[in-house]
Amino acid sequence: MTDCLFCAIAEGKIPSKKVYEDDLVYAFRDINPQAKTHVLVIPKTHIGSCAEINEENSAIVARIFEVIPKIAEAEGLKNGFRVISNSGPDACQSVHHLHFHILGGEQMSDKMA
Ligand code: DGP
Repeated sequence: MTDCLFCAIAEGKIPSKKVYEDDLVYAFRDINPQAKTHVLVIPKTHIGSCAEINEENSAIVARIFEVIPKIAEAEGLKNGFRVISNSGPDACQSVHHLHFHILGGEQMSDKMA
């Protein structure tokens, strides 16, 4: 998709701090970390948000969830981590390319909203 920030990051057109990459998935450090460890995991192909996951693109989402524990282990998140995906305006989604935040490395609040 043109004019999509995370498509440009996945394509290497905009620099990022890469954490993981395979044929379907790219992961990088959030520019504005909300926890000691804050990694974003995205599909390389454009999916707008969780609201756009369907039977045609869900295999890549499954791949993302296979990758997340590998990243958590590599990042040393032995004591746990949180995975969040904001979808749509009520959830304050700011980048309209599906992404999963991995947050950890410290004790987090028990409040999710
Ligand atoms: P959300 O609010 O859930 O849509 O999260 C978008 C996240 O993307 C937010 O935590 C900040 C991050 N972000 C925005 N622009 C950039 C960027 O150019 N580079 C990196 N690494 N992260 C970005």
